[in-house]
This record gives sequence, C-alpha cells and structure tokens, in this order.
Amino acid sequence: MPLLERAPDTGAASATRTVWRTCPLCEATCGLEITLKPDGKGGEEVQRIKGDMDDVFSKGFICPKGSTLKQLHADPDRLRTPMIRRNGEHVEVTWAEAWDAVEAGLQGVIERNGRSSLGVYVGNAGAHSLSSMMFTRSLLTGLGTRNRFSASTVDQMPRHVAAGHVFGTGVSVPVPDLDRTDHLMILGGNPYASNGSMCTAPDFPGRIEAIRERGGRVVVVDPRRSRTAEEADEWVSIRPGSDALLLAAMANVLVTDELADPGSHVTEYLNGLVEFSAAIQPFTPESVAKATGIDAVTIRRLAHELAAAPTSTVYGRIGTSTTEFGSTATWLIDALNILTGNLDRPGGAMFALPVAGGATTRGKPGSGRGFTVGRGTSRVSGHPEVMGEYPVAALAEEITTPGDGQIKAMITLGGNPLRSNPNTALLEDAFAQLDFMVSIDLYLNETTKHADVILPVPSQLQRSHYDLLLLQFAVRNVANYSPPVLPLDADQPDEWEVISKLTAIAQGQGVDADPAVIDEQSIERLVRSAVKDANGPVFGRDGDELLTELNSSGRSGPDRMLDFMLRTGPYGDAFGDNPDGTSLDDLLERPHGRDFGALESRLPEILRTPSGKIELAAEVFIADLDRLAAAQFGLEQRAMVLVGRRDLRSNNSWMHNIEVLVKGRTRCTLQVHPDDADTLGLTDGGAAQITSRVGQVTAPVEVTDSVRPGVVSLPHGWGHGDPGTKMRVAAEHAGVNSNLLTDHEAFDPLSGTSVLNGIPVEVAPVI
Ligand SMILES: Nc1nc2c(c(=O)[nH]1)N[C@H]1C(S)=C(S)[C@@H](COP(=O)(O)OP(=O)(O)OC[C@H]3O[C@@H](n4cnc5c(=O)[nH]c(N)nc54)[C@H](O)[C@@H]3O)O[C@H]1N2
Ligand SMILES: Nc1nc2c(c(=O)[nH]1)N[C@H]1C(S)=C(S)[C@@H](COP(=O)(O)OP(=O)(O)OC[C@H]3O[C@@H](n4cnc5c(=O)[nH]c(N)nc54)[C@H](O)[C@@H]3O)O[C@H]1N2
Ligand code: SF4
Ligand SMILES: [Mo]
Repeated sequence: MPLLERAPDTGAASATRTVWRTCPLCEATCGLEITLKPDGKGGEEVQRIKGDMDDVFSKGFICPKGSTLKQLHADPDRLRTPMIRRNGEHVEVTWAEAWDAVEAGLQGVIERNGRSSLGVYVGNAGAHSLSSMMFTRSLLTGLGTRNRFSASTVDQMPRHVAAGHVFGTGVSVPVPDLDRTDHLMILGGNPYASNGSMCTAPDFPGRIEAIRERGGRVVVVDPRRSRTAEEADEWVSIRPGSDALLLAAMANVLVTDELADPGSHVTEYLNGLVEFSAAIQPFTPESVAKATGIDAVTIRRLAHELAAAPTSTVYGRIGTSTTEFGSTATWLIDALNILTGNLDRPGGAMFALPVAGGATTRGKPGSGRGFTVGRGTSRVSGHPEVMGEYPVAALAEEITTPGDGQIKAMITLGGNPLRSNPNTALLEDAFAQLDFMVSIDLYLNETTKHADVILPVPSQLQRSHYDLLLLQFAVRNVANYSPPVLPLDADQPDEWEVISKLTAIAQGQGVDADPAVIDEQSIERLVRSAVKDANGPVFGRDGDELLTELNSSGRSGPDRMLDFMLRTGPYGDAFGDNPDGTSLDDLLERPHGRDFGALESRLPEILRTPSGKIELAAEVFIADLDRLAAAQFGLEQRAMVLVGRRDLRSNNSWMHNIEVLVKGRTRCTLQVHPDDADTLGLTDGGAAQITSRVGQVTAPVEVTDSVRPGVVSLPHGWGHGDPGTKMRVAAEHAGVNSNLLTDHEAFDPLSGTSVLNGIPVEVAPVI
C-alpha cells in the first residue's frame, strides 16, 4: 500500500480539504473553490469560498453572492423543518405530520372540486435546481391541471416565443458570441449587475471588456446609464417600452440602404426575407424618433455600424422582454442578426450545442413539428397557453373568479410570486382566499406565509448540481457537475424526493408513497424514449440493458437521469459507442468542468420548423407590426414612467436575509433625474410617493442623472418584514415592493409576459 495514499473519505473529517462546485445562484454558472474544515462535531463546515481559477468556463470569476452560499447554509432563518400553519401561525412539525397535512389538504380540494382546481407556480429557483429541472415535469403531469404558471411570464417568455416561431423550438435561442464578436449591442440588459441572462457567460463583464480590448465596440441601449452602459463605448438612452420601434427602424434602414445580406450560409435556409422587408417599410427612423427618444441620425448610424462591423451581435434582456412588445422586440433582435449576416457564424448570434438534455439536440435534425401556442386558453380571460402555461397576470383572477376550474389549492415551488408578479396586492387577496396551499421553499417569506404547509429543501451546498437549463444558452459548450458539498441533515429528504413525494400524494398514492417509484418511472420513460429516437445515439438498443448499465453506478434521482442525458447527448459516450464521450463518471473526474469548445455553426440541423427553414416573416410577428404602429402615438405621449433595475448584491426577492449582502447603503431607492426632481420638488434622501393605476408606494429618493428625464427606477423584490414572515435580516432592510405598482392588465399578448418596465406613474414628494 503506497504510504501517501489519501485517507478514504469517511465523512469524519480531521483536516481541511478543498472541493469545487458550480454556483447555482444566477445564470453565470461560476466555478467555486470551497475549503471545508472539521466542525468539531465529526462533520465539516465551510471555511471559505472563492472563485475556482481552474474552472474551464469561469476561470476564477465570482461575484459577491457566490461566497455567501456559506452564510445561506448557516442562516438560522433558513427552514430545516417542515412548517404547518396553525391558528394563523407557522409551527415546526415532523415530516410525517407535514405529509399528512399535504395529503388531507390536496385530496380534500381534489374531492370537492376536481383536479382542475389545483394551480401551480414554479419560480426562478426552479431553473437553478437540478432536482427541480428533472422532477417538476412529473409533478405538473401528476397534478393533472392546466393551471400552470411560472416566473417565465415575468421574464423570458418572449425569448421562447420568438425562438419558437422562427427556429422551431422554444429553446432554440441564439446567444451573442461574446468571445469573438467585434460589435455587441445590448438592449435592456445590465450584465455588470445581473451577470447575464439567456446568455450563460461567467464573467460577462470581463468578456465585454475583452471586446473593447481587441478593438471592438459595445453599445448599450437603456433608459438608465447602467454600469454596463458606463463601461460601453456608447450609451443610447431610450424611452422605456419602445425597443421594438427602434429595432424595427434599424431593420428598415438595413433594408432601405441595401445593407441586408443574411449571407449564403443562412439564405439557403431562410424564408420570408421579401415579406419581412415589405412589412418593415413603415418604420422609418424619422417616424420612431419621438416615441423612442432617439434621433433618426443616431438610429441610421447604429444600423450602419451593425452592418459594417466584421462581425456583430444584438442581444436583449429584461428591459426589452418585459414590455408590451416583448416578443416582437425579441423577434426583431433575431431579425437584425439575420439581416447583417451574423446569425450562426462566429462573432455573431450562435446556438449552443447542449451537452445534456437539450431540446434542440433531440428529434430529426433540420425540421420538426414547429412551435404552437394556444393549446388551451385560460378560463377567465382566455389567455392562450404558451409553453404549457398561462400568464401569471391571470393568476389572481383564476383564484378569485367562481366557476368550474376555479383554483382552490396552490402549490408554489422555488418562487415568491407575492413579490415578483404584477399587482401583488391583488394576488395577495387572491392567495388569502385559497382553501389550501403548499410551498417548497427555503424560507418563510411573503409568499410561503400563505402556505398551509411549507416543505423545506436542503441548502444549495447539500445538493448536487448541473445547470441543465442554463447551459443550453451558454457562450461555450461546456459541462460541469457538482456533487453535494455537505451531507443532508438527519431526516431531511433531498429536493427531488420532496417534489416526487408531493407528486405521488397528489396522484392519490397516499402518504406512504415512496418517491423512488416516481424516480423509477422517470428514468424508464427517458430510456424508453431514447431507444425509440431514430436519430439518437442509442436508437434500437435494448432499454433494459441500458438501465442495468446505468444502475450499476448505484445512482438514483437527478444524478442518474443526468448521467443518462450526458451519455446520450451530442458529446456522450453513447453507452460504449463513443469511448471518449462524456458521462457523469467522466465529469466527476473533472471537478473544474469539461470544455467542448467554442460554439459552432448549427444550421440547418438546429431547425425544427415544419418547413425546415428559418421563418423570418412568421405570421404572428408580421401581424403584430400593425399593433406596434398603432401604439406609437401612445408611447410618444407618455409622461413619467417607472422601470426596474438589479443590484449585484441582490437576487430577485431573496438573498436579502444574508447580512453581508444587504449591509451598507440602501439599495431600494427611487432613482430620479435632477430635472425631474426639481420639477416635482423631490430631494435626494427625501421620500417620494409613487402612484400607478393599481397601487401606491413610498420610497427614498436618489437623485441621479443616470436615469433619463421622464423615467424613474425602483428595483423589484423588496418590501420585507410582513407579519408572519421569518427573515430577520431582510426585515431590517425591508425596502418597498415595486410590484405593488405593476399592472396585471398590461402584458405582451404574444407571450403573456407582464409589462414590468415602462409603467405610467405619478411621483410626488412626501412632506
Ligand atoms: N417589477 C419587476 N418584477 C420582476 C422582475 C423585474 O425585473 N421587475 N423580474 C422578474 C424575473 S426576471 C423573475 S425570474 C422573477 C422571479 O420571481 P420568483 O421566482 O417568483 O421569485 P424569486 O424572488 O426568484 O424567489 C425565489 C424563491 O425560491 C426560494 N428558493 C431559493 N432557492 C431554492 C431552491 O433551491 N429550491 C426551492 N424550492 N426554493 C428555493 C427562495 O426562498 C424564494 O422564495 O421576478 C420577476 N419580477
Ligand atoms: N445581482 C443580480 N443578478 C441577477 C438577478 C438579480 O436579481 N440580481 N436576477 C437574475 C434574473 S432572474 C434575471 S432574469 C437576470 C436579468 O438580467 P438583466 O436583464 O441583465 O437584468 P437587469 O439588471 O434588470 O437589466 C435590465 C435593464 O433594462 C433596462 N430597461 C428598463 N426598461 C427598458 C426599456 O424599455 N428598454 C431598454 N432597452 N432597457 C430598459 C433597465 O434600466 C436595466 O438596466 O438577472 C439575473 N441575475
Ligand atoms: S455571478 Fe455570482 S451569483 Fe452568479 S453564478 Fe457567479 S458567483 Fe454565483
Ligand atoms: Mo429572471
């Protein structure tokens, strides 16, 4: 036996050791280096967290939130025990008691009102959890209700709708090729604060700086001179809600000035260029100048610069997405990338080739069934279904409007709709009317306080991780798996077990249902469909053999499913057919991740439209241009409007209970331009009352010329300290809830996404 062999990992730690994992908090997927030390009780605790210099993707970058996974794990307010609400107060109970209450509550509602009276909301945390990514689908199916809602309709649904109609699936999302582009135009995104979104790129800021260092140009279109705008070559100050007009006018310039040339690599697979060019004619730079607040000369120049750069790429996020024309604006972003010849080529807008679980890597390459919406409509207002869900803007009315299918019981998973959805006062009243509610969450917060039962999940450090969703939108093809860093607490089920058990109980299997049964069904389904996929790497193989081989690892739950997805993905070992290919074992040997290289061209294989072509002139968007033209006058007339913003140290409505992140200056301020402050009589540090059609809040004023005149900015996700919540630190840094002002009646009809930016408001001093 070699003397220097490492002691076997018995869990009873006696020395410090280092492990690596991916930070699951935002979309940047940074690698963390975590030092563990003995905790004096036979276990381990985190000593320090820093950036993993060897991570193949993030190369050492982290933001201030990454290292706070330690504090999050240690937070005494983080729920470790299920809670039941008794006499209006939440009390700790055993898991057995919690499951009994879930069974009684859910089955009672189902017996009285049927399954259509169940509603479910999946929040942003669901997208950052491997358990949730793997097991939420069976929960949704098991509930047997169409009343599905998620944070997507306060976020990126327009991105899916544009991708779906143009390229064939909701996740066929082109991402800016940040590392090779010569010219980047960002609309409505502030990656210096958010670290990027629908574009997975750890150290997004560093990648932006690199563009400038190699002589490229960065332009930021935003009503605020955000940190990203400050770091860019040019800040284009736009009037909120008018991005679609600007983009349409830029497309118009490219067509009119004969600069539109999609390139031979795209033209072959492109439908609708002539129709698109005709439809865009009315949107001249002169005609949109007033509504956008950007003069015609600038608009022409911006378009010409895009076309003239050796490579260029246009990218838009929240500020473009959460507006009345979110889908059409997103489609126009794709259109500009197509017109300038930059789609699907290095330096332009490219498609990732996801290593695991990518919808764009399944099925027959080159064509498919295409994208449809409206397979059902919401009961009260008739909103069309999009990507299997209804808009959150309709959630309150679905709970409060009597009739068949009225929601009587809600399940929330990893979301805080009472801080993140529009018109939360209305929603709060609705939630108070529910017969039963169960939440899977880490905290007793503004939403979960309404739950009859709260089922806690282990902390981020106690779970395995793989960014199944976010790596589909990555600027490089990479894979990075993280085993749990710390063991589960005694009695604490893993998150997937909580979701699966809830599924089984909702299906009527009773409180003794074994989550492993759902797990077995899920993996079987995966394997059976893979061996039937004529274009997949294990087509025709014996499913039982594959299962046996998979099971020889002893894995279960999301890890086993991930292993299967990795092995049958485009870089997988295909169960032996491709020996150098990847698998979970392969990734376990590479704690810093495996890099499969820069993005490569994927046309025409990526396409899943019925025609096998890019549908540039998809009918829904061409038709929506009329609505856009008609809205122009209204946009021109707008007085004061409210927009949001993000702060690097915050994360939507949570992480506010972590002292190191919230200490210091107040972040929840109303930013007002000095001219407006003068006119309105507002003073820096004073208080302002902000009133919209649906609500009113009071917030501290920050006078700054970083917002455009006529625009005020208030971040979302604040407003803590409600009675019945348990987040001591957050309550001390409460802030105000900006979603008391956002209007549930304002949404993008193509995607159902709420308007969260460009809210008409009145602002007055509080004296
Ligand atoms: N006005 C305005 N509103 C907005 C936005 C805006 O820009 N302006 N942005 C919108 C956007 S982009 C989004 S994504 C939404 C977010 O909306 P939501 O998803 O509804 O809200 P979050 O604040 O992300 O809440 C996450 C919840 O998950 C819990 N949680 C954290 N980790 C886990 C976990 O691992 N498992 C489980 N089960 N729970 C966990 C947290 O405690 C918290 O309750 O907000 C939207 N709302
Ligand atoms: N630190 C931190 N990071 C996060 C989050 C967080 O809460 N905090 N949330 C995560 C989530 S869920 C998401 S979805 C991403 C979002 O990522 P980003 O989209 O980059 O997020 P924001 O920082 O909100 O940037 C939106 C920008 O749009 C601008 N804007 C507002 N209205 C308009 C408009 O009409 N037109 C244009 N062109 N711009 C407009 C705002 O001023 C703001 O600068 O961030 C993720 N990362
Ligand atoms: S940017 Fe920060 S929060 Fe996001 S993944 Fe990296 S360390 Fe985590
Ligand atoms: Mo989001």
